[in-house]
Amino acid sequence: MNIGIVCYASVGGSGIVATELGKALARRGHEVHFISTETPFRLGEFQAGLAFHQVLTPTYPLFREPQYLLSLANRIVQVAREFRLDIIHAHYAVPHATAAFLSRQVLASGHHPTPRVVTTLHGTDITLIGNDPSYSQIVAFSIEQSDGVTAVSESLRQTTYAELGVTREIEVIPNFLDCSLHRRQTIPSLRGRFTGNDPNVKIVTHVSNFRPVKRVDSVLAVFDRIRQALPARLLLVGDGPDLDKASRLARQLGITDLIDVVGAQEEIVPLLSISDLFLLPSAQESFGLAALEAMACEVPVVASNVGGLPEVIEHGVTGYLHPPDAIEEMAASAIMLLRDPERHRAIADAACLRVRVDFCADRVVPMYEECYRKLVGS
Ligand code: GMT
Repeated sequence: MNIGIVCYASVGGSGIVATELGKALARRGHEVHFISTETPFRLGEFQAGLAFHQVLTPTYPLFREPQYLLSLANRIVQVAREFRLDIIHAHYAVPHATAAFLSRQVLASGHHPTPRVVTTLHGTDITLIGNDPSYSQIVAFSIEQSDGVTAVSESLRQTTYAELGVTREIEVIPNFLDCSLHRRQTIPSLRGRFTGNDPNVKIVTHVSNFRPVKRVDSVLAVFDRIRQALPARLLLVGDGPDLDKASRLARQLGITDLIDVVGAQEEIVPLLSISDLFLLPSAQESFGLAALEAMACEVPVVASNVGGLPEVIEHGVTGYLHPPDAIEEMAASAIMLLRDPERHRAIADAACLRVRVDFCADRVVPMYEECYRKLVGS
């Protein structure tokens, strides 16, 4: 099949999932065309069957507003016509589902069978942005008008029905990993760089795009309690508007020396492989791809029991979940795990097994193929 994947190129779960899906589909013999403003983060080396088409949004002195929706829809039409796309797969509803809808309307007047539009809902496109009164009517309409709609968790599916009043069928297809790459590596030299080669020092890690929803204040508050209980360092991976806030809070707590800020990284596996614990105290999380990556690398996760996280982490079995503001409970679970090697090993093993059984590309990518097949055949 010829598949156009529309996604954000910036660091963020939806772009990562879209990119990994495209790579996996190309490996399975499909022709995949990424349509985005920049080469997607994590696209990596050239791979046969993959192409990238840039969306350019020209400026004009009359416009104070960038016309992204128009330029994106126009680019989708061009790519669909030139490469005879069967499927246009929009990742993140705002405004990609709308651009896909618009382009399908234009393409419907052509000779080639009109491509089918699939929209994958990722989270904030419903919970933070899509349900905003400034967008909600058009987002709901675009979701209703897609030929197929998927959500990354049951929680997000239900939120979409409840908050946008959408009534159509939405299929849950969970996020996934390339499990051949997401596995713990042994890298003592890297670990030593952060611990000063002290075997007693534990590495606590947080990976995100540092937006307010990720609650960096809670990350710092939990870590502050951990480091008072045992020798530990905090590794902050990623970049975003709240990274400065994290540094400011660290200064206020007097723990700047215990924190390593490494910025956005494409190669996440080595950093997770040297980690002892992963913190994800988000206010909302429709799935929690970062938690899944940690689990695959045998790193126990302490997270919020919000959104889709309980579909990924079973409390007390594959990680620990607490209410988003329960700093003391999160710190207690973290300290217990870091002090109890047997419990730590059991949770790490169970978490890794859960990923390998339910969230590897080999299991999940065929669900997307089946979704496409049903639509193209119809
Ligand atoms: O918050 C992020 O990490 C980025 C965000 C996005 O919009 O790209 O992620 C959302 O989609 C991810 C991939 O499906 C999910 O794993 C995240 O849980 C979700 N983020 C939120 O719901 C806050």
